[in-house]
Order: sequence, then C-alpha cells, then structure tokens
Amino acid sequence: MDLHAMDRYIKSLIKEAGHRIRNSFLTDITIESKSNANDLVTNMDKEIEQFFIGRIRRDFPGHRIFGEEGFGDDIQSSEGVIWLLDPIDGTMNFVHQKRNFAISIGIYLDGVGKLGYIYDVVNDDLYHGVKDGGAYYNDEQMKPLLEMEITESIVAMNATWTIPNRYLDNDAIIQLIRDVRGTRSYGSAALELAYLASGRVDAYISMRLSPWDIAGGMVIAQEVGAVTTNFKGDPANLLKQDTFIAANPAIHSELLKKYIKFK
Ligand code: 2AM
Ligand code: CA
Ligand code: CA
Ligand code: CA
Repeated sequence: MDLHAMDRYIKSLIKEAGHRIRNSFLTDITIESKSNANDLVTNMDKEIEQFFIGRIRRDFPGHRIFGEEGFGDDIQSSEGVIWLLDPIDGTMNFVHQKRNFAISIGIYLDGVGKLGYIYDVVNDDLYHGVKDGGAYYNDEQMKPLLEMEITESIVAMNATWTIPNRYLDNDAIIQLIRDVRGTRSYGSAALELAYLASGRVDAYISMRLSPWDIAGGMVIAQEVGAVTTNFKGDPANLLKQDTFIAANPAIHSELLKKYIKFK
C-alpha cells in the first residue's frame, strides 16, 4: 500500500464529501430514529456513506469497508485492508446544531491502523495521522502529549455515564469529576479524539462506542503518544462495540485503576 498516494486520494475524497454535506444545509433533510428515539440518522448519513463506498469500490476493489450505516461489507475479521468509515460522527449535532460533527475514516491493514482522518466539516479543519509519520492539524504537525496530572486534566465524557448503571461504580466516576480540573462533552467521539490529540482535552471516556467511531482517531491520537484501550485495559475493539478510553499517557493507567471500576 502506497501511503502517500492513499493519503492524497483520501483527502480529496473527504473534501468532496464535506462539500456535499455543507450543500445539504440548503435543502431539507430527512431524520429517522435507529436504536432509540434519540439515536438519529438522516438521509445525509446514508448518502455520504454510499458516496465513499462507491468511490472506494471503484478505485480499490480489493479493499473492504466497515461503515456505520451498513452499506459496506460484513466485517468479521481484520485481515487485508479495511476502511472504517463514519460518514457523519455526531449526527445529533448535525441535526440540531449544524456544527460539531465530523467525517471519520481509519485505514487498517491486517488490524494495524495506517491512516486516520477526522474532518470537522463546518470549520474545514482536517486532522490526520500516518502510522509512524506523525499527526497533523491541517498542515501543522501536532506535538507529543506532555507530562501531566489528573488534577490538572480536562476529561471529555458524556453526562449520561454519570447516571447510575449496571456496569460501573458510580461513586468512582463522581470522584473523577471532583478530582479533574474540568469535564467537557462535545457529542462526537471523533472530534473528542481529535481534541485529545491536539491537547485540548486530556482524556476521552465512553461506555459504548463502535469501531468506526474510534478507528480514525486512534491512529491520530497514538501518533502523539495517547494510549487507547477499552475499560479492561485491552486494545480497543475494532470488530464490535465496546467501552473506550483514550488518554494522555501520563494519566491513562491511573484513570483506569482509580476511577473506572466495574461493579
Ligand atoms: P454517531 O453520531 O455517529 O452515531 C455521541 O456521544 C457519540 O457517540 C457520537 O460519536 C456517536 O456517533 C456515538 N455513538 C455510538 N453509539 C451510539 C448510539 N447507540 N447512539 C448514539 N450515539 C452513539
Ligand atoms: Ca449513529
Ligand atoms: Ca459515530
Ligand atoms: Ca455516524
């Protein structure tokens, strides 16, 4: 795989998809619910996924595609080249705010992340990472994450995860909120990973994410030294839904040990 040629190809594809999404602001969009009333999907989520898949199948017939809206392949194993694709990450923000959503793409070869892209469509900001080649915010290389402590960290997490639930020790999560400098919730896992890579937040925690939510962001965040695992500390799952934590390397293990406890 020629990473440089792929990189140029993907960037132009993403920019074209971004144009299509921005143009959709001028027309009516159709909104439906998926797993529950607040789990939204629009015609644009589907159209943009189909746009990417049409191009990828035409230009890279040997590659497989794992996309949120289900127009790609049935992925049960990680061999070969797989595009993990989320056409709109942060659909609720897309519908309600027309901002704070992103296109997320990860290119994996035999389970190893090679290229990652997060495109903040409305701000025209592209974050990308190349395995062993660095992470970039537009044309600027991002710096390795600095040494720090939990008491001076900003942690991105959804307020939903503070509601008592079957899985986690709620007191420990509340203690985390007390101990950190601040919490944030942006509503797009991809953007939250881009912000982690750029040092705007120091950790991102979610009880339930899918492979396409995190695949692109993991390549980017790992290039600046971030650690990405599930709540057990195992490598994040790229074949099915799982818990997820990505953090500055100085605080990842303490976050897991002290604050994220299974019942
Ligand atoms: P989505 O917008 O592509 O669905 C919201 O906090 C974040 O969690 C978004 O990145 C959202 O991605 C993701 N997410 C993952 N599973 C979800 C679900 N079942 N319902 C809503 N958002 C989900
Ligand atoms: Ca969705
Ligand atoms: Ca998503
Ligand atoms: Ca999505």
